[in-house]
Amino acid sequence: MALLLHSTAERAVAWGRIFADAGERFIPDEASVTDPAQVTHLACWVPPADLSRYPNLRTVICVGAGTDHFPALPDGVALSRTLAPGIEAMVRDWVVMATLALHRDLPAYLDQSARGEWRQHTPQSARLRRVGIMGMGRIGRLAAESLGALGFPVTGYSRSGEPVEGVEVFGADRLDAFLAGADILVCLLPLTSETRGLMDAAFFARLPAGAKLVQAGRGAQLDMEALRRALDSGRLSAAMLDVTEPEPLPADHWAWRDPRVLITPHVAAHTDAGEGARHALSVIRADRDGQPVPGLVDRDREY
Ligand code: NDP
Ligand code: OXD
Repeated sequence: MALLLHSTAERAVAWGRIFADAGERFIPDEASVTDPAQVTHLACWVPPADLSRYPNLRTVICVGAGTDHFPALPDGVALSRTLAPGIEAMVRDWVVMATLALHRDLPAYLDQSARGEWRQHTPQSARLRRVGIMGMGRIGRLAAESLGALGFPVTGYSRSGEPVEGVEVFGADRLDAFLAGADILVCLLPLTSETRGLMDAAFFARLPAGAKLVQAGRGAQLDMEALRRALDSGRLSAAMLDVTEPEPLPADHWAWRDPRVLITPHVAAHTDAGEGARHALSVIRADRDGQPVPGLVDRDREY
């Protein structure tokens, strides 16, 4: 078995060392492939255009957590997403930062700072600010734990409504009740046909007046014009976005200049090279031993 990496030269150096230590075969880039039949695993964020070149490919490993951008793979080729505590903790940290920033009126203070305006907004206790987390998967659960520890009353929302200790989780049939109790709404959903365009005007109308939005899922889940109208009408009071549609967000986009919106350029997490390589090694070993592949993506569920 050999793993082909289709990524940056920097990542290739780091992975090369880890694979050498592990005694596994590693090909740092497509230009180094001498016999395509040897490639059984491919690790990438975006796959190369022609995968039919690799007749023995078994598993493609996404070096990130979300796989919505992946095209259909050839029949029989599995997709694994990187499961890495480091990625999950980084996104959790970003969500905590964004939630606190909105909770403590940072957008207004940044705007005032730019004008040298000393004006106080009455701070509110965390225990009075209800946080609703959409997507109670690996990252949503971590975020719920940390935000709960800071004193926020936290609820969750997922397709199944599967219980999570210490958090009331609403299933997909109870979206209205979930939204009605979210003073700060955090989106940590994967992008699927069900979640694409989910956050539109009708959706925002179901939130409490003046609610705040923290978006770390995927840009295409949010209708940006609906966001602007919700901010203008007071339905929403502020938003912090790490993901946008498109990415990069064009320099002349209104959201860059709107003081109610804070934007980071899709940096909630980047996969640490060591963690990514270790996940890839675990996939290769599972394939070799006939064990379930870690991070296997069920593409019938679209992500
Ligand atoms: P998981 O697969 O572990 O969890 C996904 C959660 O979303 C599950 O609770 C699932 O519910 C729920 N869900 C999926 N579809 C729906 C739906 N239609 N309605 C309601 N709930 C739904 O994913 P992760 O926690 O690992 O990651 C979540 C997403 O975070 C990624 O897909 C990616 O888009 C984003 N991300 C962003 C990063 C960034 O840098 N901004 C970095 C990493 C991830 P159920 O289990 O019941 O199906
Ligand atoms: C990811 C991401 O999914 O960076 O890993 O968004």
